[in-house]
Amino acid sequence: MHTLSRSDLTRLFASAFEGTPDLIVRSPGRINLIGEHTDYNNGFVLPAAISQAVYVAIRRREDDRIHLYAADYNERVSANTAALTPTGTWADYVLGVADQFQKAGHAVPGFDLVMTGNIPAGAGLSSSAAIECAVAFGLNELLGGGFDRLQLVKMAQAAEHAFAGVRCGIMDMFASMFGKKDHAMLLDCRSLEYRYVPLTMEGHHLVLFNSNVKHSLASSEYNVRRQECEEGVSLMQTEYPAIRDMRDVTLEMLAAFKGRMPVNVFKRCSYVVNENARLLAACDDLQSGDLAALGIKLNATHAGLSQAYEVSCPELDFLADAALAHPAVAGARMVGGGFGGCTINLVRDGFVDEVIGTVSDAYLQKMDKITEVYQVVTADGTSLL
Ligand code: GAF
Repeated sequence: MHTLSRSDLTRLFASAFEGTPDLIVRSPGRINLIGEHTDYNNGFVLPAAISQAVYVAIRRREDDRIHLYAADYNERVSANTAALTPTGTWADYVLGVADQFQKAGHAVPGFDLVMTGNIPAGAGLSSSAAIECAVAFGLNELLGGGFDRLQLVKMAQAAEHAFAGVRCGIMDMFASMFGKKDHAMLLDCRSLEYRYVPLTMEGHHLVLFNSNVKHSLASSEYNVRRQECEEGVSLMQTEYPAIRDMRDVTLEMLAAFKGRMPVNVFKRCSYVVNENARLLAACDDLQSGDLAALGIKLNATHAGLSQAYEVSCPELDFLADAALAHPAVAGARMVGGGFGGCTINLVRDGFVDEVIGTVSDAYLQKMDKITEVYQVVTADGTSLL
């Protein structure tokens, strides 16, 4: 995986705008070991920042124009700081963040910005959150905004809600901003307390297979899932007023509501209740080095996401099954929001190449599609380059 340097970005900026940028920011993508669709339910997640990252080079302007250049698409978008509105393009991840600075009371000046990176788009590895975090971090430096990382995370999340229209949780931005090499982070999405968990993989590697599909349902169904979970919690609160979020629901409480809530709402709730418990147990597996037990939990997560939460797709199911057919794969599941993107696989050392070959061949032969493969290398969070 090609890592970009300061001089790469400086050169790119000069060719797009002439002159030099004031600053360059790198912000990573993320994987999530376990704890999917739990963040907006105020539960737990276990993500890690990865070496694939977004890079932005920014220069302040003296007027109120914003000029953006996405090098990877060779596309330019211009806007005016006085009229920031969603465009329905990649530019929203930048403009949405500028809008949040304005909402926080900062007069955002015009700026020129070049963006590039190596996080595959639509792969479930949070390329959009990485852009938002890079821009938030960069503007904060440029304007002397004085926001801390957590405030920047919240601004990035709010930008996604307001400009991209996805009511996402906080995991992706948090992982990008707070990542730590060789560690995952156990984040409590309610209190926002977190601790780093060493990712000692005890003779295993994490491998990602990109399905290379992104079904159009992704954003709309994501918001529907969130709404279904909210409906489930509201219903259960009528009988159990102490419930604040899904994590306060026990399996017994949920069972009492079977047949008393819409079938889909019940299925979504049962997945989330189980997933929170699975994640907490998975942390023990990681700590004790029991990766076989961790793998079993990853498989259960995939089954839940596919059957109860219904956010998988034939391509992801196929990739997970194809990997698990190999005895050296301890666990496999889809990662991220779903409806496409990657699977994450726990593969025993010494078998990585063989598993990659087997799964890639099967995907081509049975699904007539090519998978891209990434071996996970963890990384530190957002920083100046
Ligand atoms: C997407 C969202 F952006 C996250 O907040 C999270 O909900 C994830 O899907 C599913 O776990 O990446």
